Order: sequence, then structure tokens, then C-alpha cells
Amino acid sequence: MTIQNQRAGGAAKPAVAPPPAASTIASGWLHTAKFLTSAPELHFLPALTVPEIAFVGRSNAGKSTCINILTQQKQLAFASRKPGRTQHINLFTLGKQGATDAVLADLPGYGYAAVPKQDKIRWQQVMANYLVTRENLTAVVLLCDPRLGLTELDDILLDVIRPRVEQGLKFLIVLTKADKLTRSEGAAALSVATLQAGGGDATLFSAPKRIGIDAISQQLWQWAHPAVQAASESPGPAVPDQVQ
Ligand SMILES: Nc1nc2c(ncn2[C@@H]2O[C@H](COP(=O)(O)OP(=O)(O)O)[C@@H](O)[C@H]2O)c(=O)[nH]1
Ligand SMILES: [Mg+2]
Repeated sequence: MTIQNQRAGGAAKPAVAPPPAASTIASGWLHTAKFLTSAPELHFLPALTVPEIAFVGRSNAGKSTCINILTQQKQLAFASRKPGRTQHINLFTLGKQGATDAVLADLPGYGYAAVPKQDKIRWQQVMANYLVTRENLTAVVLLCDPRLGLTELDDILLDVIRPRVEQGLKFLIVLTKADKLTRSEGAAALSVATLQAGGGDATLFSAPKRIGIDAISQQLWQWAHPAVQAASESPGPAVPDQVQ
């Protein structure tokens, strides 16, 4: 995936500023992310009506790094590392102040070996409950280190959300740490993940090489603003053919 929106070198400055590119709109919107709340279980979360996009994945997959890069905030997702918050669902609002139009949900990483078994089981139940019943959940982003591929716990998660994906829940697999792969390894991992994503999609991401940031940002923005996207895609009720 290439970085979009690169300026052509030496191009003359237009007299009228062009409208902001889709990538600029998406990254500006993500930059508004603010911590809203942290909850140990689903029923402690506020009931919301705005679209909610959940980030899930194994511990160490690169979830915090990805959220921080997308929101251009170095510490945002590290709130979940504070003692007592490690097994919490953290919500972040998006949108200008007083005009929240979406929420990001950061779910704790799973599969960390040092966690006691009872805690693992409890957490799997909290997560499954969240993924199955959270009403405003619009999309799930599953982060995965492509050197490990999807693990058993990722597969369980996919099984849990499959019925909702069939009913329209959006789903994206983000293959993190793409800088650790050669170009051909990256392409191979992407085609496997695209198949595994079922009705969803897959994309490569790298924090140090800044791969995939625009594509993921724009995807999140579109999920949260489907009406705007539909309006810009559709020819609209515009003018009948004969009146041009
Ligand atoms: N090379 C590389 N390392 C990464 C990337 N993203 C995260 N990491 C590293 O992977 C480790 C786990 O990242 P973190 O974001 O804390 O993962 P989390 O447990 O899923 O939140 C850290 O050492 C990060 O620096 C990436 O795109 N490339
Ligand atoms: Mg983390």
C-alpha cells in the first residue's frame, strides 16, 4: 500500500485552495480522539448511539501503537496500561468538542501467557459479550502480527463475530509490523488474511515505515460517516439527463 496524497514536486500553487483531501479529513478527525471512559464489563459502558469501532487483538500485536499513530497522540492508548485498567474496555470519542460522531473502543489484548487462567476466562467472556451485544458496534479492527498469523484466540474471536459480520458489521484485519516482512512476504500475508477476513478486508500497517495509515484512517472515517460517503458516491437526485 502506498502513501497517498503526495504533492507533485514543483507544481504551481493554485489560486483557490482545493477542498481538503479525504486523507486530510480522516486524519484531522482521528486527531480529535479523547479518552471518554474505562469499564471492566459491558454493563458499565455508557449506552451510545454513535458508531463504535472496536480494536482487538493479541497482546503485543501492536494495537496501542496503531491507535496512537492513527490518532497522532503518543499516549492515548497507553491509558490501558495503567494498573487496574489493564483488563478494561477503554472508549475514546471522536469528533469536534460537543459533536461526538463516533467512538473508538480499545479492548485489552488477549493471549498473554502470564495472565492467570481465571482472568483469561473472565476476560474472554467480557469480550465475547461486548462483541455480540454492544448495540452501536459498527466495525471491528483485528490487529495481527503477520509473522504469527491468526492464532487460535483470533479464530475464536472471528467465530464470535461472524454472525454479526453476516448482518453487516464491518471487519478489517490489520497486519501490523509490515516493516518486518519483505515485499513478497507482505503480499503473501495480505492475500491469506484477505481470505480469512471472510466478508471483511485486510491491510498492511507499519508504524516506523508509516505504511497503511491513510488507508486505515479513511476506512474508519467512512465507516463512521456512511451517509456522507454514499452521497459523494451516488450521482444524486441531480439533473435529469436531458437538462444538462
Ligand atoms: N517493527 C515494528 N514494531 C512495532 C510496530 N507496531 C508496534 N511495534 C512494537 O511491538 C510491541 C508491542 O506493541 P504495542 O503497541 O504495545 O502492542 P499491544 O500489546 O497490541 O498494544 C512494541 O515493542 C512496539 O514498539 C510496527 O509497526 N513495526
Ligand atoms: Mg496495548
